[in-house]
Amino acid sequence: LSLITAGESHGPELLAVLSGLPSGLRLSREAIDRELARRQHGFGRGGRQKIEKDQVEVRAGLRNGVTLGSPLVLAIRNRDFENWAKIMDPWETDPAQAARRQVTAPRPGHADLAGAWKFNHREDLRNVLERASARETAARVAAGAVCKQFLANFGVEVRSGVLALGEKVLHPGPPSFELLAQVDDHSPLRTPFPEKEAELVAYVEAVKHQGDTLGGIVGVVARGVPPGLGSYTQWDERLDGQLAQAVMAVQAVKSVVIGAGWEVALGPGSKAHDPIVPGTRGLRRSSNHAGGLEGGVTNGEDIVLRAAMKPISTLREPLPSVDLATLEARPAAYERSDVTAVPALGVILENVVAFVLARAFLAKFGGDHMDDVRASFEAYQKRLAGW
Ligand code: EPS
Repeated sequence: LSLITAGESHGPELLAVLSGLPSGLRLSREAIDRELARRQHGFGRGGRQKIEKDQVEVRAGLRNGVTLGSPLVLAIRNRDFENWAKIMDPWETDPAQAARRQVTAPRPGHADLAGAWKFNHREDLRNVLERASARETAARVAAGAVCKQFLANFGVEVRSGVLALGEKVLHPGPPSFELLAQVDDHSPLRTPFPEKEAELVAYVEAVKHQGDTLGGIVGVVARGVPPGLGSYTQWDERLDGQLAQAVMAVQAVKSVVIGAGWEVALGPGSKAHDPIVPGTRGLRRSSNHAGGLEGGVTNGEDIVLRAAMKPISTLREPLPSVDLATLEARPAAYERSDVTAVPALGVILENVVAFVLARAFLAKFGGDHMDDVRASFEAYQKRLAGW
């Protein structure tokens, strides 16, 4: 299974190409749109979210709601493109309008400067930020929503929630599935502690008032993942590494932890590892510090991840920067911005984790049609049943 996304933040649309899905997978459009709406939700988002109402369109790979086995191409239109048509037109932009939206003072923390150096976009950093923008995560969520539906056929479920927002830490350690199951998607900040959200909303308001932004920590747990996904036999097949890559590759994520990775590093081995105990449905663990992964292979316990997101880098009270046209000091560019997008990060991570799990699942049980995948999965379940 592979995933490629394309599209600029203020271009006509975002695209996701998901290649390698089996045929015979029935998809629900509503379930994809639900994930897209969940990603847009969250207190602290800026003006852009009032313009967009993300909905999936399918360009290829689906007939009558069922996958064909050919590449699945998903599109999400940018409603804001209407306001940017003359600035973002693929063939001919309007020079006066483009000049008004030209960005020349890179924002510290954004891809602006590094991207301009790399692709020689000195004259207009818009050529960098349009693609670096976290708007792109809508495409990854649409593809992940397909992967979630695939995984649901095999009893796999992924949940998320906000564990810390700025300096307000709600839950310091790794989260359990049960904790994240408390998250109300309609709550303003998607924490597992709805009673604390009013205080957090006031905190976001105060930070907004100061022209500042907030990061935070999100937890993600996948339940029902069979043991044996990933492999210890080759470094790039280790699933912990693949999950960390996918999570770290989400805009603004600066740290990924699997299980109690940070906490166990500070104590002895006897407190770090998860005792193996006999159970009624096979061998289980009395704890899950490993976060469901040993040797880069799933061990049947919940997959537990946390990710830290840096505060949004577009600041209303901008940091010092340099105008690339004059090389003179100038505050960094500002137009509009989110104050925080930590609640959205949880939804994004559920979906990127779903992609990595679906890819590992298909690597192990892959077949051309869903019936082949099911047969292979059931044979494996039978093999494990005797342990
Ligand atoms: C983003 C900047 C903002 C965010 C955007 C990510 O967009 P704009 O520049 O249009 O105000 O709203 O996120 C989304 C549009 C989205 O759908 O998540 C950035 O610079 O990363």
